[in-house]
Amino acid sequence: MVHRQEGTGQATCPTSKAIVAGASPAHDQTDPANLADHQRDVDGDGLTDYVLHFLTGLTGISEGDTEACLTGQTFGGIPIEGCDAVRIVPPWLDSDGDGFGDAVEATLTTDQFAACSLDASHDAWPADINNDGFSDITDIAALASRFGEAAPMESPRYDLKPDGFVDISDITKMAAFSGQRCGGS
Ligand SMILES: [Ca+2]
Ligand SMILES: [Ca+2]
Ligand SMILES: [Ca+2]
Ligand SMILES: [Ca+2]
Repeated sequence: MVHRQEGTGQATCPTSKAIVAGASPAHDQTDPANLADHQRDVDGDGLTDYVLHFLTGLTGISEGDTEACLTGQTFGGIPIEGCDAVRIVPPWLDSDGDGFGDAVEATLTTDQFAACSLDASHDAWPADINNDGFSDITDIAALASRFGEAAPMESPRYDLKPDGFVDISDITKMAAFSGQRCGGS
């Protein structure tokens, strides 16, 4: 969900607290370091957006729900509230069969409908960080270079097993595909 104020070019609704359907954000927004990490232009309209992450399992949103609401409060104490349509993706659905569910790929910002990259800039297969069509030691090394970091905002795909951190569970997940070519061969 995105809150924005026209004309400023800056994220405008940094909140001291926010709740979606009963869940608090996954990252502490009162930490200025985190705050800076959650401002980017999500929809490419030239205006910086304020991004919040919520762990789906804690939101209470369930299959069949079509709307979710966010309530919160800015650091200035102004209450905010908004509702928007949501589309619930079943956790088992993996449209391109690349071993990563659609919902996970949405989080990682990889292409949910492509197992193989069209070119080096096409993030298609989460296990193939450099988009060369193979999952190998190069990709594991790239992932390992971000070990211990909070999930990088500029590259959400490093948090392969999304939990907010790049750690051994992400490397283990990638290692399961090591030596494979995209598309499952
Ligand atoms: Ca997939
Ligand atoms: Ca994919
Ligand atoms: Ca690769
Ligand atoms: Ca992780």
